[in-house]
Amino acid sequence: MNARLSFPLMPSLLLALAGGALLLQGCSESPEPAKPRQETAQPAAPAPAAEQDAHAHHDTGQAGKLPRSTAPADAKVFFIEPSDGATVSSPLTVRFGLEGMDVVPAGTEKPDSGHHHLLIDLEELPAMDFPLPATEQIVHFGGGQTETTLELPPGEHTLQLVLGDHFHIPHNPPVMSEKITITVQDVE
Ligand SMILES: [Cu+2]
Repeated sequence: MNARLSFPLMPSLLLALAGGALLLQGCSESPEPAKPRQETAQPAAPAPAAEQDAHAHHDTGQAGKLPRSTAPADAKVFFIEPSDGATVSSPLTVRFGLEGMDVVPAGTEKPDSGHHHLLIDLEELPAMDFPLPATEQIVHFGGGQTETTLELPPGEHTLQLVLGDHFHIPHNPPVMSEKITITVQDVE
């Protein structure tokens, strides 16, 4: 009886051993495919190139640069209101003026046209050869708006306008207003 029982156990023991060997093989192979994953993770960092370009404020015509729309040399963007040095109360109306070019919505590709961007309390100008980012301090008027209402805390603030083309990229040369300073009075 004992011998009979032990025979059927043998094949299953062999299978178990074989299975273990297969598992070991599987384990020894698995660390290898992990290597290519590390390699692909490394080149995914175009940031250094973008940083370099951010410091180049002039269109050098180099390959790889984004194409920039041209602007007439006499094009002018300016604030209709408020005026530089004005004391205002918040919320205030800001009206944008543009001469020598047309205001069109973002995405509309048309010579000598663009849409307004309002820079609020921005100390350093953004790169002129890249799409302007959209932040609290860089407000896009991609609908082709020529005025807005701003809520600003009391105190001194600076405002500046930059026109951007259909890709939100400033023109070449950039069409930029003077930076104006306004004082928002404390209403309380
Ligand atoms: Cu824009």
